[in-house]
Amino acid sequence: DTVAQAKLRAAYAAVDNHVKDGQVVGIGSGSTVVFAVQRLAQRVRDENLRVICIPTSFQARQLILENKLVLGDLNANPVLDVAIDGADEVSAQLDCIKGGGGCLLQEKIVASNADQLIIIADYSKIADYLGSVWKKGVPLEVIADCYVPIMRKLEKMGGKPVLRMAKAKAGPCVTDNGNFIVDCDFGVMQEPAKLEQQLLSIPGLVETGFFLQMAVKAYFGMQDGSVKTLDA
Ligand code: DER
Repeated sequence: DTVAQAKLRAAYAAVDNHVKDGQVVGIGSGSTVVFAVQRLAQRVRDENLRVICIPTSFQARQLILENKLVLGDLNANPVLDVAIDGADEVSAQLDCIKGGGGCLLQEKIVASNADQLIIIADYSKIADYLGSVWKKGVPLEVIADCYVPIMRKLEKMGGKPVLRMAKAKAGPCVTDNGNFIVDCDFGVMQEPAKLEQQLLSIPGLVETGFFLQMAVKAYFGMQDGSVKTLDA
């Protein structure tokens, strides 16, 4: 299978196994989730499902509307039954690095209010430890007005921070929440929980792309066309 086919298989398996009538469903961000939303829309039509979809980004909101799904929000629907989202890397302990698409803050808020977080990914995201496959650094959402002092602190912690620059716009990438993203390489991380606590203690560092012990299950589309799962 190609990577896209692998993403599709993981997305379809997760939607088919975890979405039921009457649920409030968190919709993640990135390219794998596009397949999940397509499958969800197909099931809503075929099975006449009533689901309310909560977005994790501007992109997710567009996907929900384009697929004619019912759009909700966290203040009207504060308890979600399930959230389905991609990941940049998934360790054998089902810890994740997310934020490659720059949407980690709302993704983490939605995931933390869902009874179950289900991760969908292709085989290229499977890792033994965080940092062993994903080499672009841990995405960190930071307040724009203090990204320089924050980057200095990250260097003192042994990280290699890089301000994420936009591709189709001059200057830094600006998140849906008006913040910057700093990608910080800490190498292979055997104890990400300790590192995350240190990071979250830095004022102005809004959120990290660590999703540690948050997912209950991950679905991986494999090269041979199979779907591998990893349970918490
Ligand atoms: O930015 C994110 O957290 C996305 O979920 C990302 O990690 C997964 O993106 P992909 O599905 O395009 O690989």
